[in-house]
Amino acid sequence: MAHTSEQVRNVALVGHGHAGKTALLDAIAFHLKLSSRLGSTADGTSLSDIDAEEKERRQTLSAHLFQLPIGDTVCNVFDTPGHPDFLGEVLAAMDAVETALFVVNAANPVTFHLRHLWKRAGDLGIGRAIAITHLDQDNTDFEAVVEELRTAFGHAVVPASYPNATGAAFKSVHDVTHREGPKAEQYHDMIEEDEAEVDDTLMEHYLETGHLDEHEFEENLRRAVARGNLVPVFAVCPNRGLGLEQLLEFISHHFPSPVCFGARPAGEPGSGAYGQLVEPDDGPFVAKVCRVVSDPYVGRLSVLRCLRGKLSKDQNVVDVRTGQSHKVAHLYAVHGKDTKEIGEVVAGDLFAVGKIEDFLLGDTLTDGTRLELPRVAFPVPTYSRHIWPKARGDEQKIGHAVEKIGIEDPTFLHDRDKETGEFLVTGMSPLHLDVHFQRLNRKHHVAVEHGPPTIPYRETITARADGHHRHKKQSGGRGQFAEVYLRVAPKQHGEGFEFVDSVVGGSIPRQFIPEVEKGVRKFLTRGSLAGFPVVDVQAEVYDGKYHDVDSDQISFQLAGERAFLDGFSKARPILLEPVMDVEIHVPERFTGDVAGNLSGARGRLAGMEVHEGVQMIKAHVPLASMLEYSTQLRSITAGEGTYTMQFAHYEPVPPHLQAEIVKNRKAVVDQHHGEHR
Ligand SMILES: Nc1nc2c(ncn2[C@@H]2O[C@H](COP(=O)(O)OP(=O)(O)OP(=O)(O)O)[C@@H](O)[C@H]2O)c(=O)[nH]1
Ligand SMILES: [Mg+2]
Repeated sequence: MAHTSEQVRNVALVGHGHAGKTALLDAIAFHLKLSSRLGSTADGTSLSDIDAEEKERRQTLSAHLFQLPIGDTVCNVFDTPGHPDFLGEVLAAMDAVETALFVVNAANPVTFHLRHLWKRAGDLGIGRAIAITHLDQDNTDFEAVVEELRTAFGHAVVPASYPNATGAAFKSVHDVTHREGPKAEQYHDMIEEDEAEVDDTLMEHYLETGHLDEHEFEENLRRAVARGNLVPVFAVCPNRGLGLEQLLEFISHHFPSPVCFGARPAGEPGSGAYGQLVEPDDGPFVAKVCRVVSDPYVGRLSVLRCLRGKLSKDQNVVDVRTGQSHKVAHLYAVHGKDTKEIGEVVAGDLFAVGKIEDFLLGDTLTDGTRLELPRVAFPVPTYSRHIWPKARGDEQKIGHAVEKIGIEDPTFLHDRDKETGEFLVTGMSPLHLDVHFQRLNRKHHVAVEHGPPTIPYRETITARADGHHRHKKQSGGRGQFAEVYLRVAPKQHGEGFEFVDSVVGGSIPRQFIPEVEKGVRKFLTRGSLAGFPVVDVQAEVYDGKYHDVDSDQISFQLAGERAFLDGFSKARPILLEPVMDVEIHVPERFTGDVAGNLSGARGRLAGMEVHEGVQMIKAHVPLASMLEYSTQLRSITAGEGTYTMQFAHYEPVPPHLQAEIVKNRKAVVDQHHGEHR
């Protein structure tokens, strides 16, 4: 059944974990008779919590798309995860819709995460609406919840439907646009007042007459929602099927269609994420890749949002990032884990294409026009683990599988640490990585082990010293002989290594000097303190001896290396550790706790600033103290803190810790030597 752009509604269900987003989606699907029984997240029968990880944890872990026929419209709904560690999924979904429907638990309506999502929706310029759940529970008060929401988000928040009562007596829902029930007039007036702000003419008329006539009211509701002048609130109870009809009717009649968007500067209310860049009309084709799912059997499925023009099966599209043209052989409508092949899509619609491996999340696809849509600013992950396969020989398999997951999830990064050689993955938190490890196992059939990443310490010296080595070997045949005298001296931080040749009178022949340097450099790759690279030292060779027959390149390399070891050991070697520039954002009330924790973690505060109740703390903190910081910050701030970090510089490790690190490292190094060498 073909539909027009005007008939499309794109909605993302967002909000706190366990608020009832998935339950609402299941209830809607059941109400629309798309499922024969009411799915439940509790017993694993939900339409949306599809993956084994989701069923097991009873929470949504990635954004799932559903196409629902509602009245005369076709509504593409994303069910998204509520857990903040999966924020990336939510942002990608919000970027693809005209309206974010915030699902809010009446018992705990305004959370930090909700405020954050609210702001992100505002930044995108999309419409917002609210569905309140759990009103069937005791001690809930609909009006109090609405007041709390209005205090937090302003007077645009007004009920468009409301419950007859709360708790056990909650049996029906009244519709405000149809003026049902005792509160209808009051709420209707409030909606009119908000609606009047849509434009000056309407406001003038409203001020003259004190109300909007029925026609004006109907005509402008959608504009008011699109531009954020009105945030309609709905009372729902997914488990009992209450309030769904009112919500769905409002969605089909008054939620913005993709056609309402465009022609406004990006980011302005009602502009959508792309503003003037695109207008969903009959112009040349433009789409954005808003989600990528890779399946080892089915291959890559890319969910696209068509922003302009049309797309038909077998049409060619150009990925602007690569300049490559691709023929779209399969177009699908998506309904959770089910897909249905379709022939054509219209501007504004959300759909999937199959088997094109080159599309990446955020790519712009066009008919060849050079137009690149802005990308979503995803959170930067900070929690790293070193991973390796359970089964030897699976290294390559892991690399491929991790890459596939990284393509789906922009907050899951991977890299081989050049220095330690470890394969590192970085995510939002231990939970986030655990979910992906589970996926690696289930979807890609590779089991991984993981541990904390090895901290890339460095070694250097703090004093000058002399080093000497005489290499001599005479066991049958030709012997080996070389003798080297050198001085080692510390250099400034960051100056690196310097080799100085002050040999005079040919005590070491010219051609062997580079061999001495080679030997020293060999030592530098693995210091003698704990096997870490040596930095910021000078080696000055000033004397030596050679033998006409027995001296050769290898002998001088060996003598150079050992002479340097001798000097290095006497020059009071120390360990240096990486120190990070950390920037933390927390609600002001946690400032003391966060700062206290940092100083306990050998951190040094470098700057503080408050902005709209959010405290920004800058600090220098050793990497060693940051490995579990995502968990620590979460427990200090009840999940309200975020941070980013990047490498700043190296600093000496305090002596009492150095001994400990050296001891632990020796154990590891010895074990490795035993295994591998
Ligand atoms: N009594 C009652 N239970 C509800 C209501 N809404 C949701 N629930 C229940 O709350 C639990 C959590 O609901 P979900 O739909 O899984 O929550 P969610 O928002 O999808 O959570 P995440 O996927 O973790 O983000 C489920 O057991 C639901 O049945 C409601 O209005 N009343
Ligand atoms: Mg869910």
